[in-house]
Amino acid sequence: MSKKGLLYKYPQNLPITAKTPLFTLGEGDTPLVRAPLLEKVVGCQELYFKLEGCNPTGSFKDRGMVMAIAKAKEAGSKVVMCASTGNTSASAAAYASSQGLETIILIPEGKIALGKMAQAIMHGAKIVSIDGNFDQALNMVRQLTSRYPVTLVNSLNPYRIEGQKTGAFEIIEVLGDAPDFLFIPVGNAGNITAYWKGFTEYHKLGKATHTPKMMGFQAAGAAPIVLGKPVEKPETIATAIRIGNPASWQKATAARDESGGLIDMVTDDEILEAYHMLASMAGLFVEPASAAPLAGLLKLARNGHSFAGNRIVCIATGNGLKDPDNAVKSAPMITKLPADLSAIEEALRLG
Ligand code: AN7
Repeated sequence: MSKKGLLYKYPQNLPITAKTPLFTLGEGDTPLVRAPLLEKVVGCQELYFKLEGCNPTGSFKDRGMVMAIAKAKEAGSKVVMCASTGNTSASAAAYASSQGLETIILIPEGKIALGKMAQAIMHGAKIVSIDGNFDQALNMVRQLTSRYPVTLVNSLNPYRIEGQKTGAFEIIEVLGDAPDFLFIPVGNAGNITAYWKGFTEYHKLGKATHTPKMMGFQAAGAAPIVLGKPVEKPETIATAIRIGNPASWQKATAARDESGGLIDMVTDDEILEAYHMLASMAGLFVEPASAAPLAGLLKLARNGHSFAGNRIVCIATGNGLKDPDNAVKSAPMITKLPADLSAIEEALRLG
């Protein structure tokens, strides 16, 4: 196997015991790609995107899920359960199925991107679609997993955070130090919590000279942390972060405050602009939620914040193929012609 996987790579840094069953689907070790055209727009020295869409199920969730499923199996669990805006359920279903565990998912009706739905179906999850939002689904999952012998694998499960912190380790390993800024989307706030844990742990181990400022971005229609109160009916085109009452709220604000960063919001229009810029100026097709960090960076730059001389990393949390509907919906032009060479030559004005 060319990729060894996170449990094999970081046994010292993760809660792994002699009894923990080690396995991998090839998660982690994702590319950190530089975007020179976008560096010019932002006015920073170095701008990188960590392509978490290159994980086996196409999102960062696999880092936490490999750890959570290994620990669930170690504890003798047979069934795992999560609420999800799509990526957690895809990852849970894949990782659990590979270890012979059953997966139950609760999802908000009509608000899961098509690719994520296809994944949960293919990996054989038991799918319950509720007439409600993610926050309501998570609330029910918390109650059900406390009543029945079923393991909760949302990011309230501390093993999820442990696995996800490895993203910060990899950034430090590749750059040789921590970046100045880490831009990241915020939904349930598990990932910003995990990255901050990873950066501070590696800093304490002497692998980085400093920690980055943590810059979290919520969608304007689902921005409870920015507004300082839960949002009852969150709405955004970025369905992955359509969350009104994040489970790791306090940990996210702690990461923000301890790092000297911020948590702000970006509108759906700003998200869509960044979504298109990433695809057309960096060759990176991410899902809408994953464009929120660039949207936030552009917003700050336009508002006069100078990033001159800075090294910035954005976490591209999920693959663009997850949400083909949003991509196709925004198609500006597809020219339809008969299968006739001269008609095509004329239309393309190649000559
Ligand atoms: C692509 O799958 O909450 O702040 O249920 O799928 O750690 O929640 C997904 C979240 C960012 C936000 N980008 O991360 C779920 C879910 C993508 C995501 C986030 C999610 P958190």
